[in-house]
Amino acid sequence: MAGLLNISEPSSQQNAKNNGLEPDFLTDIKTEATAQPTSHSSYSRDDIARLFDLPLMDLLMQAQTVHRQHFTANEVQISTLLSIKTGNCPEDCGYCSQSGHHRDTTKLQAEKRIEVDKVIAAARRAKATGSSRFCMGAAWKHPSAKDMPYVVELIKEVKALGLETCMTLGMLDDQQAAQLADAGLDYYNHNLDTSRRYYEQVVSTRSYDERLDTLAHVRNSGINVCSGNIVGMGESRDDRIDWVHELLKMPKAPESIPVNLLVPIQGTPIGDKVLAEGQLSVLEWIRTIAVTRICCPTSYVRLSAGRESLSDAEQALAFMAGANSFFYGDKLLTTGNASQSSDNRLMRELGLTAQFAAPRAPKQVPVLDAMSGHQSQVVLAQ
Ligand code: SAM
Ligand code: DTB
Ligand code: SF4
Repeated sequence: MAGLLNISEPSSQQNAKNNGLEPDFLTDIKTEATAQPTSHSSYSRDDIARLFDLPLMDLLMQAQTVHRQHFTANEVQISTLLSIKTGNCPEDCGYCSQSGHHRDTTKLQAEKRIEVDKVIAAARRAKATGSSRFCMGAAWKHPSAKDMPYVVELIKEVKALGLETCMTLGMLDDQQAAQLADAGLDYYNHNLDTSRRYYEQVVSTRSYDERLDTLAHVRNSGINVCSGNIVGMGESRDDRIDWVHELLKMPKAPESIPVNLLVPIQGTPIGDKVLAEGQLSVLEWIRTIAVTRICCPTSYVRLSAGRESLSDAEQALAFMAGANSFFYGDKLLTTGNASQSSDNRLMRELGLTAQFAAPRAPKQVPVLDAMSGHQSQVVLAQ
């Protein structure tokens, strides 16, 4: 399995030579959209709504043009996910297989925390297959005090492999965020999932403001923010517009934005409803990706849950819409993902290359004195 992905040097600069299309040609594309603001924060809610309303091809061309102005064309960031603690979550998220509130109907087998050695073995495999980031998810409302040394150890060990690290552990207070930052965590994932209005239809055990508070703690700690949504939970386009608008109201847009397509899970309230009433058009998910790309031009936009059910052509459209990141590996947290062999084939067919990892240095690193064998912590300048 090793080395199947074609890995290219990272670069945030546009590389016109490998685009195949000249950017000057692309920037000539005219649309009937509003005058184009240059900074993400200058998009109003009306601007976002007008982008959603564009003819699809105009929207895709704009999104791909913006993408090429800020990223190397045809280069994608690849992450692998692992559930480090599965199921029995005290939250009641209506889409989630892991909620303890739905366990009688989902029948999900809960699992305790995975041992550190097993997590590291999974991270090694992820690296060997070409992933640059290893994302660890836990079905917690928030990590407890006794969980913190465990997650700190995981961050340090995974970083020592040369991988970027991401965690999604539920709510964090400011001290927990600082502890994770000190350990060198690169990204923290915490999704708003939808609009403030629709959120109360999705979860009742926590509030939108609590989500925003955790995101503020993560931002203030210096960890990169990863925050996305789920498309296709029965929300309206207005809710999708409001979700994009929420990102723009933040002091800084998240560095990473996963745009999940709902995986309808039997036994969950939202999954059952969608299975009975039918799924949203995939093109609306692609529109959401394109609008996100235009409004957050320097963020990584990730194809997340839902890829397993998509055709090559649908995924190609999502990359055309400016997605430049995806989850690689046969499993997400509890559900299946597109297989590695089909992803390798798709990347070859689309001419995509994988970006190298660029983990940030931890604030403290262990140093072993060769003479005495004594291990100490050295604080690095960030
Ligand atoms: N418990 C943590 C939390 O909620 O922040 C982290 C794990 S949670 C599973 C991470 C994200 O996965 C959720 O916020 C949601 O956006 C996404 N997710 C969970 N179940 C999903 C599903 N069935 N379809 C699509 N996305 C899903
Ligand atoms: C995110 O936005 N999507 C990932 C990751 N962050 C943690 C999770 C997707 C979960 C899909 C359902 C499952 O496998 O349980
Ligand atoms: Fe728990 Fe996260 Fe699932 Fe909600 S999405 S039930 S918080 S694991």
